[in-house]
Amino acid sequence: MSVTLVMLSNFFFSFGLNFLSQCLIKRNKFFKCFRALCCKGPPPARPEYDLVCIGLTGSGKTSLLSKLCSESPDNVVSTTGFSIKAVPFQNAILNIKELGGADNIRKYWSRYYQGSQGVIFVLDSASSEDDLETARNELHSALQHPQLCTLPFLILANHQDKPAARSVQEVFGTHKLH
Ligand SMILES: Nc1nc2c(ncn2[C@@H]2O[C@H](COP(=O)(O)OP(=O)(O)OP(=O)(O)O)[C@@H](O)[C@H]2O)c(=O)[nH]1
Ligand SMILES: [Mg+2]
Repeated sequence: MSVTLVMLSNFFFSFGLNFLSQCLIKRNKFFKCFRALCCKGPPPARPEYDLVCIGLTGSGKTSLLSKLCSESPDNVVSTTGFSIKAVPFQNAILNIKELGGADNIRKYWSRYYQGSQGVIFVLDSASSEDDLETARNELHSALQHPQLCTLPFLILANHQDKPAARSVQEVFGTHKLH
């Protein structure tokens, strides 16, 4: 199976997340058609999918999830461990598990991958070249992890409002993602 990979700047992120949820609901289409034709009664509950959200500390994972849940992204604190938010869309609910990105937490990320149906990777496109290289390495590890390598990936090049922000092309340059 091939990985569905989408790289985005903030502006296109909500389109990308919609695309990701569309990928995930494809498998339910037949079932929904069958229900629409054959079943009476209330419409089925929206399907739910479990996503994991990773990225270095400060990349903006909690801020992103707060915004998606229409909560204030002000006063966010660094995530120690993990936190889960249910993000509602018209056709699906995405249960997004954020894993804290601090150095001492990253080594435990893989323990929390099980059961994930999609991946959001957030990176700070205005960070130092060293941090960006660390983020690229973490992304490569995630793309190759047995529990993630067949899943749809959405990569957000965050912090685009900063003057030092790199474009998506500059973030990845000639780096290969497979
Ligand atoms: N300028 C700017 N600041 C941002 C952006 N996204 C997040 N921040 C800020 O970056 C800081 C860290 O954001 P968080 O959302 O806590 O980052 P995180 O990835 O959840 O970090 P950990 O939980 O430690 O892994 C906060 O002060 C945010 O306000 C962005 O796109 N632009
Ligand atoms: Mg966080």
